[in-house]
Amino acid sequence: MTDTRREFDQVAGLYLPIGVAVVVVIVALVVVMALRYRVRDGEQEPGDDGPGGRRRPSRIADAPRAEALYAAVLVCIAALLVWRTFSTEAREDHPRAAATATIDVTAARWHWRFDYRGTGVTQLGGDRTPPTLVVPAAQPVRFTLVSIDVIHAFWIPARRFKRDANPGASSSFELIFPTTGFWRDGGECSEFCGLRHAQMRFDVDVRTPAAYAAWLRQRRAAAGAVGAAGAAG
Ligand SMILES: [Cu+2]
Repeated sequence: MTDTRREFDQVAGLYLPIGVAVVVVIVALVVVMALRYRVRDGEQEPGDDGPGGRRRPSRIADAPRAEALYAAVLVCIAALLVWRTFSTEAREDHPRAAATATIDVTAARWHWRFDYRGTGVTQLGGDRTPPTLVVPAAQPVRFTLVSIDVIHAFWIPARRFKRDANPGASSSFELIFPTTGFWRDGGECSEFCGLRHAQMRFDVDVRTPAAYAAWLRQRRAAAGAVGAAGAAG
């Protein structure tokens, strides 16, 4: 089970204090150095042996050791962040649980299409209305994502999940929606893709598994009726 919101909040919870600490340390060091080593009235620049000049002791010999220490600390921090980020992402890309539904997502200028694999059910928006992504709550849902024209990005902010949709290359991932609810414009494209990029949104409707199954049955029946009518006509 991959609760992306919790997992990515944890990753962000690691980045934020480290970022704040780095800023605080750097600002404090700049202030201390500026005050402590400033040139006072009547003094000459360090290293100036001119008339009356007094050479200050140089600590330049200590510099390589200090620099090696900074570098080691920064490498450790960077390695920790890279490892945590990639290991969290890998959990969405290589799901272990068996998904209850697979939804093939197609991005196009400027709309989304959701095909519920193996059911014949498709969710498409209207001219001015976004489509609705209907999913069961608390069950793993498998997605495949592709674009048919330019690069788009599938983004559900509440799930802390974003993934590029590339033309000609499909990617897959798994998401969990823990609680039921309806989110108007709960999903959007987050990669600028042209004139109507801002309108490339979708609603997210998370239902109980029973309500989801009932909805799917009803949509299948409707799709079957349309298919039969098409065949007859
Ligand atoms: Cu787009």
